[in-house]
Amino acid sequence: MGEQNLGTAVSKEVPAGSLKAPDWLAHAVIYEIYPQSFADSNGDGVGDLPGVREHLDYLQWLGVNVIWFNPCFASPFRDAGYDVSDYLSIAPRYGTNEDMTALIEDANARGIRVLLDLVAGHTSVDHPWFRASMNDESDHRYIWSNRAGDGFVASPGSRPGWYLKNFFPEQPALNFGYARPAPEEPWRQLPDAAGPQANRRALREIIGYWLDRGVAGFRVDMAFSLIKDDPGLVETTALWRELAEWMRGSYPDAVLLPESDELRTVDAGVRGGFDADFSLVIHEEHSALFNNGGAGLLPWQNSTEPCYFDADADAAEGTRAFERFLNPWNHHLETNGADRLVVLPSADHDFSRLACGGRTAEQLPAAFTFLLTWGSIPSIYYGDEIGMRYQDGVPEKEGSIWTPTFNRAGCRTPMQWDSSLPNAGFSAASPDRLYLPQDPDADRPTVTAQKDDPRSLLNFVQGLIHLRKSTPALGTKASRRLLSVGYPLVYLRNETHVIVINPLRRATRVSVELPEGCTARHLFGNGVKVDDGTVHAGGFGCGVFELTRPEAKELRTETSHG
Ligand SMILES: [Ca+2]
Repeated sequence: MGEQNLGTAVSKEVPAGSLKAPDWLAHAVIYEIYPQSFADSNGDGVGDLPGVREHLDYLQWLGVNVIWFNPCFASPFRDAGYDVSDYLSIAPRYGTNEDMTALIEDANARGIRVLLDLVAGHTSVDHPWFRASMNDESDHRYIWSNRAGDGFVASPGSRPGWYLKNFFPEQPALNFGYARPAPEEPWRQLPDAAGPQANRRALREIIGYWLDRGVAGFRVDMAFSLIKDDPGLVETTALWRELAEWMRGSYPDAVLLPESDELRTVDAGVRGGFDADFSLVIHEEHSALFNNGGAGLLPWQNSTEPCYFDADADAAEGTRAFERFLNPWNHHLETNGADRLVVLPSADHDFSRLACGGRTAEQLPAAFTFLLTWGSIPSIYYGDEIGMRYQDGVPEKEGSIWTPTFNRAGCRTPMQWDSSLPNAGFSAASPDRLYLPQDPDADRPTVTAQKDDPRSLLNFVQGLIHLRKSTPALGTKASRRLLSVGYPLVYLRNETHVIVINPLRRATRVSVELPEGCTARHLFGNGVKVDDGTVHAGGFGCGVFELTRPEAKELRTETSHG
């Protein structure tokens, strides 16, 4: 190993301000598609891109304007595609690169952008880079040590030693360097060494390749794992900053969204040049809203804390849960300003669903009203819009089980389109060949049944998305002011709209102070009334109201008589 390959210690000043995100991102309503489970066009039991393409009309009708795909790249699927063996090829089971570009064109024609998932911190052990590295001691694309240690895995090749994994052993960490050397770990390289720099160049090539094919940007998996032993994430944010500045120069309309930038560490996202932050489902703030324990325990948990959206919550406990979401949120506002965008998902591919444990579809309008009016960028996990249920007891699939209490397969079951069709319209394969078994309940929710029912969750969500898109006061740019924290939750947007949310089974009531002289006109929702200063919310009630001022009313009366 040549001395020059180790690099030299560098100290970078990371700029504090964020790069300006493209305007479209503030208006995004994201829809996350787990490609295995959305729609299977060729009857092999696994979802694919032509299948998604066939359902673009549905997504356009629903009103979402961004698709985020979990990784679709070539992979041995030991972690469901988060183990990439070729970043520049679509996995054959999903189709071809041409299928992706055709899908993007069709989606764009419907006003829908496409985000891909960039697995930046590691590859599969099957990637040619790793196959070369495990047999060549002069290769530094990965992190190789000369002794066993925590996180290190024995070499499978002719090269002696151990490689560092990022998550599963089949996911060797790419070498972006360590932020600082350590005498007891002589294998550490600094970020400007040759191997780490080659990997940085590779990220540009991958990003550029797909942006040239019409992709709108990337959600970046484990974005803050890249540079090791990096206190304060100084070097990692500098890396992303450099990449984001290059991207903004060459592709001004493209975005980067990070995984793992929970609200506690959100300034790293800003410094790194990311265009929004991401409230991750498995982290405390998001869990405080929705995690009712129905999907098991997270690997680092012994028990589940109470959550706010719990039908039978004790009011004081539920209110404290909401504050576990709200306090970091307020900290985020103070640190990064009210205009910093945050993606808030309904659920994702790594844990649960909104309809999970005891939480049933009738409870979900309240949750969706919150997600679509709080002022974050909503991300709807496929199927949540019909209340698809988290499935208990489904088998391990492609690395879905991490610890015995944590099986991610329960939220990855195939989409339910139409119960009159085989496999609810997901696939023509025999049921035993499906990627995962479907919800076996005869009353399972489906798109077709709910589209025909004006009172369905699907039509509620569709109406709410359209209301949000046509009402800037409900979007990401308008102000937010809490009138009552607890049950019901009451807040103002833009000082012109009142939102009321009651996640409880029982009716609730609270007195609030509306802006002087205003009355509230009902725009959307069920089971909520605002009388002068009193808000009445029935069980699971939720609503959006527009404030009208008396002078405006008089004017309208005069005009109508005029
Ligand atoms: Ca297929």
